[in-house]
Amino acid sequence: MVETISTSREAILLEEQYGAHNYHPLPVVLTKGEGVFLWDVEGKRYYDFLSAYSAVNQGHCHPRIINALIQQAKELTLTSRAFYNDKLGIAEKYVCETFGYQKALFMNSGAEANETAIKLARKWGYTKKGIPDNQAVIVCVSQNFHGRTTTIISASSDAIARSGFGPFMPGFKIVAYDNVDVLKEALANPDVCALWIEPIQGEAGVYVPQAGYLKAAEELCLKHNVLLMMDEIQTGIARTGSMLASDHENVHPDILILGKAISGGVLPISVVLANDEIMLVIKPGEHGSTFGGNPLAAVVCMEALKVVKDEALADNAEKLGSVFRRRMEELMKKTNLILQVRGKGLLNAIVINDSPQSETAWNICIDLMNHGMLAKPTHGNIIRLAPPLVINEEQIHECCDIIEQCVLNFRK
Ligand code: IF1
Repeated sequence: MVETISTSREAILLEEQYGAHNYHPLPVVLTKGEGVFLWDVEGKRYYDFLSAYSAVNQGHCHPRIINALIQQAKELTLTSRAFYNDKLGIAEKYVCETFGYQKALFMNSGAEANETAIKLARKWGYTKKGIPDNQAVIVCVSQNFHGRTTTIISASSDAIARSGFGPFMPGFKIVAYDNVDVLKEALANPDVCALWIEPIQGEAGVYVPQAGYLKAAEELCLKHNVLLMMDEIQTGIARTGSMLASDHENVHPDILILGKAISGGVLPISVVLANDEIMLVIKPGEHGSTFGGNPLAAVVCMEALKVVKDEALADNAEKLGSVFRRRMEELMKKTNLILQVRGKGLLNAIVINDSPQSETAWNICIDLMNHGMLAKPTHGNIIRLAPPLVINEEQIHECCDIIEQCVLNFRK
């Protein structure tokens, strides 16, 4: 029998007693979401300025996506890939045509998609590039975030992500992000099979690389016969003002990694896209997952992408992202609390003028919460601000007013 929660405090205490303590959530307990809004157990409404880390770009519980989920759930949810189903092929064709690739491989979490990309790149390195067995190197960048598995954190430069979880997977070379010179040197190593980057580093604090970095990386990969693996799990699906952040520089990755909003936040769905020469190095029985490519995910994924296109969410993100950053830049002139405003489209962040170890950004987020807006700091003093892409201009200004009020009235 499902118990019901009647107060936020009850929910927090239950999680405290029975849940792993692998998060430090803001003290708010949500029970309903619709569009840009969330409601807590006591009925208070909030603007969602995290969007489940860019998984609900289409807005919470988008009716078209929910309806697609319900209709398919009544028919067939899971067959495993031991058999075919009548929805996966349609979805594979749809995502291939949407993003311009020959093949798609459906998984569930973003981490699984990145793990899939690693296996594809390595096997391509051995079978197509001629790298000696077990010698393949993947070049990755400092301050990356690609997920939480032990292989993925083996490529992390973040001590907190790694501490206590060794031994680590070999075969990763970490170089500075947003630095073309170090790429020139690193990619010249004949054992390198891939370069693995995010077009904007979300978790690191919305680091937007210098103009031309992505294009230079693509050109160096081409020159050295290295695969460009682009993790667009957080930046993709219209978040930065185009369907992919790679589009801003007309970069077409060899391996494209998607997740989060590819399902509209309704189901865990991730997809890896590549052309035949790369994707077909994995043979039957060499990779997969129980739920990967299930008919429910296939239907939800297609509807989630159709909503992005039909509602021109990339254009909205581009337009309102500019409005938002302009408001934040005006605010920055009125206070010494904000050091920097950065972002692209509706993936933005403000850097708070205090140490990453300080409570300032957290306390500002508590104040935002008290004023009806939910956001959370990353790396201590950076507040990521990323509403669902269905937000309108009036709501953007209302939220900027809330941020302005909390920042200007903030007292340590
Ligand atoms: C958590 C961070 C963001 C991602 C990129 C792969 C993944 C993610 C660029 C893995 C996931 C999530 C994980 C989530 C919080 C959130 C996050 F703070 F952890 F780092 F967004 F910045 N590539 N990011 O951003 O996808 O396996 O989670 O589906 O761990 O709490 P996943």
